[in-house]
Amino acid sequence: MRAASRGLALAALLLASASCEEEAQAPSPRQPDGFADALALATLPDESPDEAVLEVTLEAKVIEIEVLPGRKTPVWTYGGSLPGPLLRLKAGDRLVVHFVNSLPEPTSVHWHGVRLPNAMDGSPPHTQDPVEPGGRFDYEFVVPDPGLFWYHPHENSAAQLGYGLYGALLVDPATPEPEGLGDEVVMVLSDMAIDEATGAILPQDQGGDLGTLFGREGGAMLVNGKVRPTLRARNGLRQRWRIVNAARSRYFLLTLPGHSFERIGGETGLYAEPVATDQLLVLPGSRTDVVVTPNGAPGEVTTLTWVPYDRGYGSIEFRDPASLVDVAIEGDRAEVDALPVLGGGVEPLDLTGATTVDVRLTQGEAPDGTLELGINDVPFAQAEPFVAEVGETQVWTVHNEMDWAHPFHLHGFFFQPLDESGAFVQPVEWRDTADVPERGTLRFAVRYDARPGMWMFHCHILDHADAGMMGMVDLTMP
Ligand SMILES: [Cu+2]
Repeated sequence: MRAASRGLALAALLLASASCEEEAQAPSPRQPDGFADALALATLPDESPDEAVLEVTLEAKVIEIEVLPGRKTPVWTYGGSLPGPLLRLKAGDRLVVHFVNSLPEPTSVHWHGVRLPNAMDGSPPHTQDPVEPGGRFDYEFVVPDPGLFWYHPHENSAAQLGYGLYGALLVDPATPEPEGLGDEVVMVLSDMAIDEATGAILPQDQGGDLGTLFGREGGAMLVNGKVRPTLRARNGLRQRWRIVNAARSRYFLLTLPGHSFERIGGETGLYAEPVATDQLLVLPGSRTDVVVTPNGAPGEVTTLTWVPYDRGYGSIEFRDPASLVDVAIEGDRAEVDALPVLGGGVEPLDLTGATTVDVRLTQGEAPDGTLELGINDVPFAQAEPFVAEVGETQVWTVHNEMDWAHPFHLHGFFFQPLDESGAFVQPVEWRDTADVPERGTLRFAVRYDARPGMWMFHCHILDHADAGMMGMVDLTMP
C-alpha cells in the first residue's frame, strides 16, 4: 500500500515537472527497492472479510530451518517460520487467532503488553488450561492501543522461547501518524543455543542452577530469525526501526557506529519529542521505536552491534560486541525534511489516594538444595496473590535483593515509571516491562481498569520466572 501510494505520488510529481518546467521538483528520495527484504517477516492470510478483524489460524509446530548456514535446526515455530508471522492491525480492531498446538508438549499463547480481557491472556493455570498437544484454543480480543507488542508461550516458557516460539504483533494507531517518520522495519531480536556441529538445539537446562541464576543466552544472536542479515539504506534517508527483544534472557544494548538513534516511542504510542541516544537498551520483553538516519559513502557498511550490558556478574567480563545487522549504504545523499512533530506523549497518572505495594525479588533455596527464586521469598508455586480493585491506583516499589538485574513485567496493564523521589521518569510513558537494577529499585504507578481476573507479573528473564520469580495480582470489582 505504502509503496503503491509512493509510486502514485512520484508519477504525479513527474507529470507536474513535465508540464511546468519552472516549478520542476526532484522526486522524493526513497529507500532502495526491496531494502528490507532480508528482514521480511512471514504473514498469515486473513480469514475474515471484515476490515476491522484480523482472523488467522496459527499452528505451533516443529520445522527444520537453516538458522546457521549449512545446518538444519529443528525449530519450534508459530506457523512454520522463525520468528512467527507478523500480525498487523489497527487500534480498535479485533484479533481472532485459531491456535493449534502441534508441538510435543503443552503450551499457550500470551499476548505481551496487550490490554486484553483476562481470559485471553494465555497464562496457565490461571486464565486457561494449557493447550495440550493436538489441542486448540481460540483467542479473540480487541487491540485497544497502538504500538509494537509480541506473542510467546507462557508454559515452560524459557525453554519454548529458546526453541523459537515468538512473533511480533504490530498495532497501528487508529488515526494516521505524521508523515515522514521513515520507511519502517520491524526487528525481532532473539538468540538460540545451537550445536554448531549438528545444528541441534542445545538442552534448555544447560549449566544447571548457574545457568538459571544468570539466565541462559543462546550463542547465535538473531534478527528476524537470521544471523547478521543485510539491510540496505539510502544515504541520508531516515528509517524507522521498531524493535522487540524476544530473547528468553538476553539484554540487547545496541549501537550503530557513527550514528545515533532518535527514540520516538517506547512500548505503546509516540513520544511528544524525540529522545536522542547513542546506545539503545532493549530489555527482554520490551520494545522500542526509533528513527535512524544512515549516512556514509555509497558502498559503505555500518553494523548494528550488540554490546555487552552490565546486568550483574558475568554479563560483561570477557565478552565482546557482536554484529547483528549490516546496514549497506547506497546512492547519493538524500535531502530530507526535519523529523515531523510527533504529537504524542502521555499525561502522568493522578496519584491521589494511591495505595502502595512493596515487592522484593529474592533468591533462595528449595528444600532439596536447588536454586529457587521468588517474590518476597515465596516461589510462584506457593504464592498467594496480591490484591487490587478495579479503579484503584497503586504505586509499586520493587526491590531487587539479588546481584543481577531483572526486567520486571506486569501482564495486562501499562504502568508509569517513577524515580527514587516518587517523581515521574521523563518522558512520562506507559510501559509493561522495566528494569530493576541489581540491588536497586523500580518504582511505578499503575491504575487498574475494569478487567478483573488473575494477572501475572514476573521477571522476563524467563529462566528466573520459571525458577519461581513470578506472582499474580487478583483484580476484583469493588
Ligand atoms: Cu530475573
